[in-house]
Amino acid sequence: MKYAFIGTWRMSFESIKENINLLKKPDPKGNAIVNAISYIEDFPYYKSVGYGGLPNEECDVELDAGFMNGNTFQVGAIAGVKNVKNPIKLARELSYSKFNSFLVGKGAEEYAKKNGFEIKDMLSERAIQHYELKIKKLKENPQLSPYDGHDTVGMVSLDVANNMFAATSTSGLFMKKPGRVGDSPIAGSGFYCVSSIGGATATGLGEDILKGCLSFQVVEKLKNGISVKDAPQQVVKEFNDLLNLKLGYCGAISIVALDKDGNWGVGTNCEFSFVVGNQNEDVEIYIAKPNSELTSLQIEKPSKEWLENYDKKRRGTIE
Ligand code: SD4
Repeated sequence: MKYAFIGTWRMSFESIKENINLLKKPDPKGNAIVNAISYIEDFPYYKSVGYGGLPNEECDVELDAGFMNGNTFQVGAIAGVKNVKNPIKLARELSYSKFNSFLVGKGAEEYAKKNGFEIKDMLSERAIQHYELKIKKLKENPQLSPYDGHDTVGMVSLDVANNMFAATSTSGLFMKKPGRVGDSPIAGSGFYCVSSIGGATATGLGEDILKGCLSFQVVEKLKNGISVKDAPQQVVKEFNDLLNLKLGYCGAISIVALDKDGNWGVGTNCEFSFVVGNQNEDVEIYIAKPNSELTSLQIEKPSKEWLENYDKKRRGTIE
């Protein structure tokens, strides 16, 4: 019996733990991944996903999400959507459409309203406080980058009947331009999945992840026989080196991946936390730290202090 669930960032822990049991039975619709991501969308303290996600320059929360069924190649996605409570549910619904499977802005909002998706004001009080503080800091120091870390959720699931799914949900970059979209809702870049091979999903600077179609690249490497332990880090290193050569810089990029047998791997060019569990391993939080050449990764469980700091940073006073 093989099953596995992997997700980006420490924030995936509770939701994966709660939903991994769904993968012990056939899950042909991807309920486990949609439930797990919805849980994070509903949780107000994560700053880059769903309710509580940080707003764009004009203090509007614009949400992106993508969903892929690795059996059928069906993909659904939305981008730049305001006021839809669970973007991932909408993305999955759109994956069933032969046409119009990727909707943006008003069109997606209209679709959501007409089709009974829950509508909610997604701008939280806390997100407004973050916004106001950032505006103040930018006035004091215009050189500051508005980009402020990242926290997008991306997951890949495998159930006992070998159904695989990949999905993402994000509010994108804090202080982005209205209408800006990153990699997260773009199949091949933010997520990709083929049940007979494996799946991957990315987080980090969307503008750079998009340049290399990185989730697709990981699945291609798996197809070519490279192990899931190696494929994501190879993709990150190769693309990081290429962008540095061609462009002179490369933003933060992290990828999580599963193969069709429930083995997992990650790749990253910065310190990155993730969550994984499978038929052999309990659901755990890990931190991956690359060496400076990005040729290897140290993967360890976080200390108690790290966990407490993470929580404090998410829930503590905004400063
Ligand atoms: C984006 N990739 O919109 C997303 C941001 C992200 O954690 O991953 N944040 O570019």
